[in-house]
Amino acid sequence: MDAALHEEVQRDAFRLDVLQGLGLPQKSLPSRWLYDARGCELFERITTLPEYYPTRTETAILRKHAAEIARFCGPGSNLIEYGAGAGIKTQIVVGALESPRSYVPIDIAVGFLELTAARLRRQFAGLRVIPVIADFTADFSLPPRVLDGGRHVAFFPGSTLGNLSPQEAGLFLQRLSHHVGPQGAAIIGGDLHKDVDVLLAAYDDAAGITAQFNRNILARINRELGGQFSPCQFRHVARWNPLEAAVEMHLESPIDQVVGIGGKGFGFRRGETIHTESSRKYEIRGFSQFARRHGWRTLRLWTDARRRFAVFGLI
Ligand code: AVI
Repeated sequence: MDAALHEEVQRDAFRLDVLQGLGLPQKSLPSRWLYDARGCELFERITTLPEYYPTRTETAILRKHAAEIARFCGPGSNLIEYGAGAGIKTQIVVGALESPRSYVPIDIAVGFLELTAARLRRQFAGLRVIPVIADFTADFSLPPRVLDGGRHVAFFPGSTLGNLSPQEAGLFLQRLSHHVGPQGAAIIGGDLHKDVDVLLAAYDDAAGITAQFNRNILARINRELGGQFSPCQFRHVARWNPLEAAVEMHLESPIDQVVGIGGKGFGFRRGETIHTESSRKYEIRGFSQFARRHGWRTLRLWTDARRRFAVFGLI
């Protein structure tokens, strides 16, 4: 699919999700639409905030245990990353691997994927880099040349699994197992349960970057779908949902208002919210049991001294 067609398909899918999601009794938008170019930029800033502990904690875990993680992957392995990372976490893992056969970043954002591939080729001369354009939350097959030898290890850091619904996460784990085959493995990051104040601060930082990130989805609706949101007329809210064990992000309307999107009007009552993201938090045992139900056994576990974050080595 060429880039223009890909963009058009994406926009149609976005429109459908917005029109459907804003028509629900609890208005909601799939969190993947938070990540346009501006959203990715804001997310990058979030990862450096003092309150947002997951990125630096996971990075420190990977750095500290890089040699063991490399042994877990084995020599000559193929690292398949779901979501084009190419940041420091990817560098740590790829850099530690013994004679890696290939690095396979998978992402729907074509431009970002190409940049990722180019960066990795520069950083690791001689490494076979095979970018795959796909939405990893949906079903897809890996091209045969990805699968032509060596052990395959799926890499999914960042606790992005926690942004999927339990049903999506289960299907995702099954897909990974299918992709890497019976001899394969997976390295998955999971954010752990902790003090609710620490959790909420991570999703409602003092500098207001997460609020900008959240409101950007409204600006994106305006840019791409001709929406008439005033993003500043929506308040960023982070909530702990104990039943789901998740921090939820919402956008709350402080007034009664009607917003037009492509000729349709959507009414908001004062205090009504749009749910934009859930970020599930895990117990180590609960995560392992969940993984087990979807085809995986936890063989290794790497964590930090405060047990804030865990990296699971699954087979
Ligand atoms: C990408 N994902 C793992 C982040 C998280 O922590 O759930 C997204 C995020 N949303 C707000 N802050 C960070």
